[in-house]
Amino acid sequence: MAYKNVLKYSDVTPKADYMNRRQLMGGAAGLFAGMAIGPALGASKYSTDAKPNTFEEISSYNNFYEFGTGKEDPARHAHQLTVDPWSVQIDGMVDKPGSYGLEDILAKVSQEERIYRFRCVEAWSMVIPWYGFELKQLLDMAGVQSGAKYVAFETLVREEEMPGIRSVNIDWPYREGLRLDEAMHPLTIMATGVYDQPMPKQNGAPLRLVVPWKYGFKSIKSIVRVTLTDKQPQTSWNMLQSREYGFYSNVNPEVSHPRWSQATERTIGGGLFAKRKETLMFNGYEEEVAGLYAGMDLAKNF
Ligand SMILES: Nc1nc2c(c(=O)[nH]1)N[C@H]1C(S)=C(S)[C@@H](COP(=O)(O)O)O[C@H]1N2
Ligand SMILES: [Mo]
Repeated sequence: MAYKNVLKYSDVTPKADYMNRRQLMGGAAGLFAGMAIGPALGASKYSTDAKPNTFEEISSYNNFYEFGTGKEDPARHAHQLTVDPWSVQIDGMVDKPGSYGLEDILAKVSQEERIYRFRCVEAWSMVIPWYGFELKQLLDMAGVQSGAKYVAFETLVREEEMPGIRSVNIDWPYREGLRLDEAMHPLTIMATGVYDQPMPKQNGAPLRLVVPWKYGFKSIKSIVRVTLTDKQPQTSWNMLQSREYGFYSNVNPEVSHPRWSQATERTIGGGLFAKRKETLMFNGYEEEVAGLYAGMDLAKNF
């Protein structure tokens, strides 16, 4: 990637690097070439080797209620969203509160590909090759103060560009939150792209959270505010239906949603007659994250 002092939104993703690695990993000889040189080229130990969904699937079946509640509404309407320039307000219990320009953030963090499983609470799933950086890098930039225990996030509210703001009955902005240790976990990323493309607007451009062991609604899109706090933040789905959506929302096949089972999932792109996949504890990230919840009753803290 050609280095520039000021990165623009369109410069975020190193297309050439990505394509080279994909080409090496594909094909017959590619399997061995990829194994030998993959790590040198930056393949993350956190990536799954499951087959990713296509770009088309990832960017055409979405939940982004600011653009409507249908799965196709975000792809239909999100082109109206302006994402350049973009800044993130970081406030609350930090040493350096203020408005952080996206270009300035991206100039300081190191980004890489993370191929993650993605499991929506509605019991469908995908595998998505995100591009982005660990949230910890952003929090360290702002300097988290010792009393902080949680991180709260907010999505942009721009009625002129987001038709769902007027038509969908949610107390905007869309809000999410994590415990500080969840936010600092290396699996937790701020994603800026998918495949070799800047983040599609329907997927939450230019900056969205990805927490792969939690239900998809925790992965808040188009973030404009990050607040460090000592109180558990209010979160949109919990505010709407606290009986159905808890603060933690860890993927857990043993804790059913009040209206459906979470034991299995429908894999998007698998075809109409594909067998449902068994849902894994913490969406398959148990080894990495179970320790965060040691001693907690996960049926109570759902
Ligand atoms: N701001 C905002 N973020 C959001 C949502 C939303 O409606 N608004 N939907 C959530 C839900 S329910 C899911 S499953 C994921 C979907 O992400 P994707 O469209 O990139 O697959 O976004 C999450 N983030
Ligand atoms: Mo979801």
